[in-house]
Amino acid sequence: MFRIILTAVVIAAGAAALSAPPPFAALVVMESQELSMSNIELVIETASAGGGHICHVTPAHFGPDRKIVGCLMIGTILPEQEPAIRALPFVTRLERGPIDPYSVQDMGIVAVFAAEAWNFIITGGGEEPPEPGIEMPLNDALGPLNGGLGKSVSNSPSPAAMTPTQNQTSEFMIGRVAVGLVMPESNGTLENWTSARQSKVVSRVQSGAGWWVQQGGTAANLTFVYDIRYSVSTQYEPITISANVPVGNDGIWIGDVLSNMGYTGASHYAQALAYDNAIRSQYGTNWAFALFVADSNNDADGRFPDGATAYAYLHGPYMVMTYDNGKTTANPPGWGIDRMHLVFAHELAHTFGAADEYSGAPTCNCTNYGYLGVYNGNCINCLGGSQQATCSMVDCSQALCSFTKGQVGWRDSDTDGILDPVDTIPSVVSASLVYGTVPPFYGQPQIQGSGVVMDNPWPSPTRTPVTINVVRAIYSVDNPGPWQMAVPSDGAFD
Ligand SMILES: [Ca+2]
Ligand SMILES: [Ca+2]
Ligand SMILES: [Ca+2]
Ligand SMILES: [Zn+2]
Repeated sequence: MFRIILTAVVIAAGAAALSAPPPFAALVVMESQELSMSNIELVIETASAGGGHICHVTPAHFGPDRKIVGCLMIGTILPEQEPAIRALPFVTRLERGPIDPYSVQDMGIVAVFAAEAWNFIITGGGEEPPEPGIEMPLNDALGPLNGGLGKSVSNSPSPAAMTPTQNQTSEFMIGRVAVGLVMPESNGTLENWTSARQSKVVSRVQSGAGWWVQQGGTAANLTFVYDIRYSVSTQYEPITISANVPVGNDGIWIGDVLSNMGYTGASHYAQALAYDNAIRSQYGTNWAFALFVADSNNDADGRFPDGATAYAYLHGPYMVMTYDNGKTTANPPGWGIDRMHLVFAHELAHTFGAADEYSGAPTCNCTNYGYLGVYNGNCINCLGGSQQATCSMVDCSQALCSFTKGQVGWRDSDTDGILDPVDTIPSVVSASLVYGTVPPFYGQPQIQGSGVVMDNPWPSPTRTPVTINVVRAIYSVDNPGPWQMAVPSDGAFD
């Protein structure tokens, strides 16, 4: 008979990196036929360990099996960390200023897009404020999908939901996010993409996502990984097909596009989920969603026939935008490609569960939204005499009200710097709660006990509970010494 006492601590997914000031912005280029996600992971971790942070990861692929042959990464890297990054396998360049985009073209056009996004961001692109008076996208928050996709509302934790299930693709905006950026090319000639315009889309999307990375800071610790599918062929001309009248009508072309990408399912929702899960698995992210951008360059108003320009399903599995986001020259005027980052940032909030706050929006309701079930208190109908705060959910401003932050999971109830959805405590059989007495875990909640260690999700009042934390370190009380990496009995922390 013997006794094992373990102390386990959760390393919160949102508590790893320090943010660095913009002067330390850097582009890291990796290139090799042997490149794998673990090589890319090493760059992300090395940057974080030195107080920097990788915001955007754009792998470049080659061939029908989409083998990774290169990667461009945008983030902040502190000068003292530069030698360590440069010394990592397959890192070929670390740049601090604009580069010749065609210097990376041997990795393919996606690498060129990523280089142009870097040039765009480093030269201050994406700073345009919303023009006053542009109408918000009509009825742009759909869902959440229930029932058929297993995305049913549930209050009871189930062991199967301890880590994200196939149906949980964007529950809260913390950690790593895979973005499936799909730009379908019609067989017809009404609309034809050019590389230059596709590149603009990539720049604007990375700019909009980068704004969220900045807003979330160390606590949300966001990194976006882009699976860029340019010119996927479809027999339809997406911009000519009514988007949401009736709801799901976009499945005509989205289903066709996903089939042509090899993702099958009973509905286009199931196909989108299959794609989301494939890229989440391939890139090792916590979450994933698809963004379909319909070319609208030759369209009169840059809108689908039902007037839609941009919309997203609450908590996924996808969002849709037109290239123009409504033509700026149409009546009423739209946002245009030059303000796509503002609209994308707004839609991204919906993807992670946040509701609208402008008059007439179906989700501008005085009820609770998001994983944490946060009241929609900045909706124009729910102010209760207060003044409406500036917020992306009001008019695509680059600002966030506290309600929207809470709805995407950014609430820190005990103000310890760890956001609620990742402020979780693992449990073991016969466990008791203690507080750390050895560095580096002084005062941190820990569990002592014996048996199986597993994390307990932060309870959600509206969604199936889920955690993205993993137990990484244990400390033996019977045999005090340095913290040891925990060894999972079943082979993996999941
Ligand atoms: Ca075409
Ligand atoms: Ca139109
Ligand atoms: Ca906390
Ligand atoms: Zn909206």
